[in-house]
Amino acid sequence: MKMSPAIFPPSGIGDARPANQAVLDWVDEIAKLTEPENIFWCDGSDRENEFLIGESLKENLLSKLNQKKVPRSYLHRSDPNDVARVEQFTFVCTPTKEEAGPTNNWSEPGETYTKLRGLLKGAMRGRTLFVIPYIMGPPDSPLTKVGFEITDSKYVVLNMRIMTRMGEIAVKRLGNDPNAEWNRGVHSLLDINPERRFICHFPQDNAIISVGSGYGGNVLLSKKCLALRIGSYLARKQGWLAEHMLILGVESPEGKKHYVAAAFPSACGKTNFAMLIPPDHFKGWKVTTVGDDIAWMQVRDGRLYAINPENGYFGVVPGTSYKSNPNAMRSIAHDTLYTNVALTDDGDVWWEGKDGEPPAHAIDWRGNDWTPNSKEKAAHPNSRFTTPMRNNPAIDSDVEKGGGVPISAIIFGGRRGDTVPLVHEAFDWAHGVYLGATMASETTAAATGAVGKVRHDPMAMLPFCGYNIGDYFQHWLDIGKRLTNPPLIFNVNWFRKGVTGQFLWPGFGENMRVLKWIIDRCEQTGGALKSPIGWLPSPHDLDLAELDIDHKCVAEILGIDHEEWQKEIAGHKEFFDSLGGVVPEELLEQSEQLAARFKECL
Ligand code: GTP
Ligand code: SPV
Ligand code: MN
Repeated sequence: MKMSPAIFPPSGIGDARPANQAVLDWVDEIAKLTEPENIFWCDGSDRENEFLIGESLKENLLSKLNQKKVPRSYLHRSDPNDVARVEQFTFVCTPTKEEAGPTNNWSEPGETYTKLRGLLKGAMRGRTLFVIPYIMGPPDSPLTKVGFEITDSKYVVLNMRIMTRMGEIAVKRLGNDPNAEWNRGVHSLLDINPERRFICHFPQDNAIISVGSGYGGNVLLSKKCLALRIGSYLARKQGWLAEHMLILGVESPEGKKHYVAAAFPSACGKTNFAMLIPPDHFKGWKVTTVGDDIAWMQVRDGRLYAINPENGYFGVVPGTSYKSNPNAMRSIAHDTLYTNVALTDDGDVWWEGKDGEPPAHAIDWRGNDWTPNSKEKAAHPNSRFTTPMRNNPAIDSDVEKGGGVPISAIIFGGRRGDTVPLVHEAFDWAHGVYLGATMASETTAAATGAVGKVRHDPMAMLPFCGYNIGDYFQHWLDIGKRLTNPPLIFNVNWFRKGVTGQFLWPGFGENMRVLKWIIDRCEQTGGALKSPIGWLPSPHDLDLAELDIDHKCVAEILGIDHEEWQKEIAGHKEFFDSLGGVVPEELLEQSEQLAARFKECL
């Protein structure tokens, strides 16, 4: 891996030092340890961005794309051994192992700091240390948090400028109080060696140290590290929720609007659902995006309100097309950073599933020649776009609203080839928490390791909950007790397959039909049948008009198979047992009740 040399910016940029002494002391300490050639205080300005892009092009960190086809957009190829999150090297370093709980890798904070300091010693010699001030959340929200990320990667700076509100705005919000709450993030590429790759969280210190990676959720410390792992820890302490959820608005032709938040695991359809375009049959219905990956939610007047803490989308590229997700295609048509897609001979980008014919020749994500006959994929399955949320033509008008948007429904969903029906509704909040706590999903390319393995992934937070999962379940139950007007809770599965292995449900825009039923349920106008697992729509409760789908498929996808569900219930119990006694009694009771409901209908 070629490391880029230190850069010395022209005067007037790269010198935006904040006045807060706590920040200055911390940067001083990290600089003494890492020994960079110079320190670059990022202000997030256009001039600074242009300068950094220019330097990145010179160093081949970025390739320039055809500016007529994709204006102001660039391609980055990461190291081939560094293409996804690394869950096995992600640690929650609470004082005791019990606080991190049974689902997290834990390491003792003192020892971990010592180990990381050893790795960081002299790590930035000959490099530039960038300090990135940023906020998570709209500028005037009480939920908004300040973070500072130190990094030796220009790619991180360029991405953070898209993904967060960066620069002066954060320095102002922090102010001069040395005791103000802010997150300390330290990132160094080191030598991009998987054996020296650690993503460590110190919730009690509101601190993150990430070394040895240059990719995505490992290094954009605002995202999974702060907004979810540290965020969830702070949320429990402070009485709110930090969740791996998209937030969308859905407006009827009569102008009645609801907001919905949905938790699906990585690469299981959040961005696509958040940008849904209703099919022609739903004339006059409009879906708008508040967020595509993370929701911070608080209780106010007995209701749940959500903000999107991010400012951009770091989305999965493969499979994105004008057919599957036109709003994403329009979003990434300009001002976008692409990571690990293929480059065509005319300087355009290409990936599996893009509209049109594959190019006769391209350079693949590794930098090798590629033709349609190649065995290798042109784009990495976890290739990504980084694009400002302002690029989204369907952005919601309340995305900047500090108080957030009121949530009418919460949806949990996983990627399941069998057992779990297209949609069902929980009987009440506690049952809904049980649906979230017991959800399972096939693993995807978003994290290194096996793909397609079904695992339990409670609330899509398995890799992101920064404390004991039992306490997290209890926190969800407690939040419910504060809600006098709680959202209804649903479970969806777009990925159920038939006997021949094909998806039974067309998905994407057609998911509007499921969303419409969910809204009908919120409005108390939708029909449903009581089943042991919850309320199920019958085929005529779903609006399936003008949908080309076999009646048999509909029956299959809405149905529950008693034998499959006996296995599923055993799986829930096994999962809860594996957590070693941390699961709240209320959820264990839910498990008993589920089994009992099945017995009743035999
Ligand atoms: P992260 O950014 O990793 O958190 O992923 P995400 O949850 O936002 O997933 P995304 O919307 O990017 O979708 C991931 C993959 O699932 C893409 O390849 C999509 O094409 C595919 N996908 C999304 N929605 C559907 C759907 O309704 N049906 C089917 N069959 N595939 C879908
Ligand atoms: C995810 O894996 O859920 C993502 C991508 O959103 S990353 O930022 O790499 O974590
Ligand atoms: Mn995600």
